[in-house]
Amino acid sequence: MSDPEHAAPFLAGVIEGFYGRPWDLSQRSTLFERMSAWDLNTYLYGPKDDLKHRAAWREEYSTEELAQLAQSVKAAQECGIRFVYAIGPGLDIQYSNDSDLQSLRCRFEQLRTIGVVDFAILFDDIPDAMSDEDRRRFGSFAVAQASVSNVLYRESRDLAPDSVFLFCPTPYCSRMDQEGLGGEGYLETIGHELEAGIQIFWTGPQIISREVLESHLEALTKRLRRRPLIWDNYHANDYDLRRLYTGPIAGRPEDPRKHLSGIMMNPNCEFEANYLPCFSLGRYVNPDGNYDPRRTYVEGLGLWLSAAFESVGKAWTMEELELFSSIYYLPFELGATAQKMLDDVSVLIQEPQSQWGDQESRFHDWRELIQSISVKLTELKNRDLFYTFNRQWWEIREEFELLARFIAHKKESGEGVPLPSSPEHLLGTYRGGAIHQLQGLLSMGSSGQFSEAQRKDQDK
Ligand code: GDL
Repeated sequence: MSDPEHAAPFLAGVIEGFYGRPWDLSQRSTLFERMSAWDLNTYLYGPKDDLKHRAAWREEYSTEELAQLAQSVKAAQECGIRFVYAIGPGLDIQYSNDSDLQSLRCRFEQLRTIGVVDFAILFDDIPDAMSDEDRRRFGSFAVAQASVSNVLYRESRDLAPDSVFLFCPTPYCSRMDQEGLGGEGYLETIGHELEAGIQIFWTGPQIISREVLESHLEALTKRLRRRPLIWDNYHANDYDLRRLYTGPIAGRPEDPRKHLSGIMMNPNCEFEANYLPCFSLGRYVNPDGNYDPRRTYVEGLGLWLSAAFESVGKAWTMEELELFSSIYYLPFELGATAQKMLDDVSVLIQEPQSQWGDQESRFHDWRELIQSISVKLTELKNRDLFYTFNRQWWEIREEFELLARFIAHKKESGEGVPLPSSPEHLLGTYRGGAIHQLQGLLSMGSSGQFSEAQRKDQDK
């Protein structure tokens, strides 16, 4: 086996690996320019819903599809970004079937014709079952996957000695490993069987990991016999499209090069939401001094403002952008400004009027800011940015108007008197539809537990 640990470059960049509509050429070109400016070196092409990446992985790309991909490859090369092409055959591959191996080879061959040399094979989110034939030939899932991957890796390295080859295991976080996904000893077998030059993806303790600790990585490195390559889902939002994340990367080891063979973020599906997360990744892997998420966030906001928020109307202020972005921020926390806003509103809704302090006057300031952001959003020249946030922002604005009416009503009518129906929030149009009704059946407690939601108020 070669000694890749030292040969393999530290990979830092972006994975297009979410469920949903893949990005287009112009978005990818912008991404590569930004990545290059922020010293990020690698992009992985693996959109789950490119049919030929996963569901129809055996089928060749048509000439037209290949030509389109070639444009993205060229755009990456022009910016000095490594373009890794990923295939996800795990839904129905038969590991022991030579014609399946041949299909994988053909796909890689097709991609080589447009200049790709770096590849990845992904076995995430697949059925955890083997055919009898595969079991007879390989004995375990891990051996089967390693065997196919090793063949492709060797061929790839023979043709391009400096290329990288990446592998995503079936259990790719501690939770899945603890549940025994992939079979007993899966990770140890992969660590042992997979060629040492192959880099292995890992998302941390969870699929979406709030923290990835050094101790966690050290233990994993022993099992995998190599430092993992983080597939970072911190900013992914495909699991809940009402969310968007614009906050900085945080909770990762202080010295990434010591514990990782790389870190690549699989961010928001909506391309334009990723400016600040990507910027922060660049700062995290290339810090000047210690990486500080909050400082990076503030710096990134200023850059985002001038890079993307040009308007046909009045200019955005930093105060507006700060509130706007803090509403989205990160999966496990709101930004500081949004948290202040939420605290103020909560007091007005939950406490009797006698307990209100200056929250009331601040509420009016919040409301004015929200109204002015609502107008300015529609005036953005960057329409992709506008469409990215429009739906989610609409909900914020609607909710705020309802809260404002509720607070005014509470002031006038006292505690506990329901706010009468209004044309803006009509039953059936507001919070209507199957999703809202299904979500309303269970309520989620503060530690994540679920119980039956209380029955809706009966009309008296
Ligand atoms: C996943 C999928 C990824 C998806 C993400 C967030 C990996 C390795 N695979 O499990 O495609 O975007 O969760 O939903 O993370």
